[in-house]
Amino acid sequence: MNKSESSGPSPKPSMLLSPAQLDEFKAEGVLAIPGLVPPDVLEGWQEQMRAACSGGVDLDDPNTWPAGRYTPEDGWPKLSPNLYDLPSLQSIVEQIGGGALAPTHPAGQPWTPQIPMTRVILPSDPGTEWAPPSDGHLDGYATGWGGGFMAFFVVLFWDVSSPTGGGTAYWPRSHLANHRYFLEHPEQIDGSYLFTEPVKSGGHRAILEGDPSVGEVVCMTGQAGDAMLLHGLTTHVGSANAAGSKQPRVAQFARYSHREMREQAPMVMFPDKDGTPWSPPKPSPPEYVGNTPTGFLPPGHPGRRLKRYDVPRNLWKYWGPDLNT
Ligand SMILES: O=C(O)CCC(=O)C(=O)O
Repeated sequence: MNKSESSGPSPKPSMLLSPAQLDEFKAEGVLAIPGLVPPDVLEGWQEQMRAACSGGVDLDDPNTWPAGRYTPEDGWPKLSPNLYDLPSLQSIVEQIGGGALAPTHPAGQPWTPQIPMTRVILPSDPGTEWAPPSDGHLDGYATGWGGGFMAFFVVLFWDVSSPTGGGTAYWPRSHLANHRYFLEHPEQIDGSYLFTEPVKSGGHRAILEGDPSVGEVVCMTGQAGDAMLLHGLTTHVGSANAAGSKQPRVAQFARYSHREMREQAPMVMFPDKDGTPWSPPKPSPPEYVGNTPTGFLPPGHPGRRLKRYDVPRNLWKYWGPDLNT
């Protein structure tokens, strides 16, 4: 039987983070989780990914690879089992969220089982000099990803042995710097920070600049089946796979919102234009693709008292007890 046809998720037992790992996640905003994916599941996913490639692309043969980001003509298929159903992932999500986290879904639409995002980054054109990303973005603000975005997992399907291999780039401890920014400007957690100085001109880096506690950008490495957990307020972005690399960066993303905040999304995502003093400029930034808001809630609007607009002093207020010991 073809591995990809095997039934259901592997019965591999659940996985929990140790107190040291939880402390590291709290301090750094990111955490490497080796071996999240059981080997049989990984093999099945690799096989399904290989089978999905079209146009002569063979994931095992670098000579067939187009440069940069690659998606087959018909898009990436739903893989079996679904990443969101992996017992090891579910147990960690239960642990860190204390039951409060649920997969993200588009604001205002009824919830359906989510398909994890698949992203494949093949090496750059020959001769292209690799450079680390100069700026990143956030997913974790009130209108981002349907609201209440808390965390995401990047799961590697193939090894990424080098920091120039196209791994997700992140700024260590940026979750704390961004949290400090939003504590000072809680009204901007609705996403209007994107259109306000210093981010408007200086990008997300502008919040981090001058903060000595934030580390230099790091590009994720790991082995096939490893994962990285990122706090929703960690500044991050994709990076280039260096020209000449023989490793494809193949990853899936599982994204989680706070269950209650996620449900509040339709109430505040598309506020009545008449009551809105300001609306975002065109063209809409990538964060809003498919979710174009008509504007942000005016100051004092009762919707702003919803949990998803809260910027708690304790960054872990809405997380599970294990992160609040
Ligand atoms: O492809 C990557 O590694 C990064 C993707 C990313 O930044 C995102 O989905 O928000």
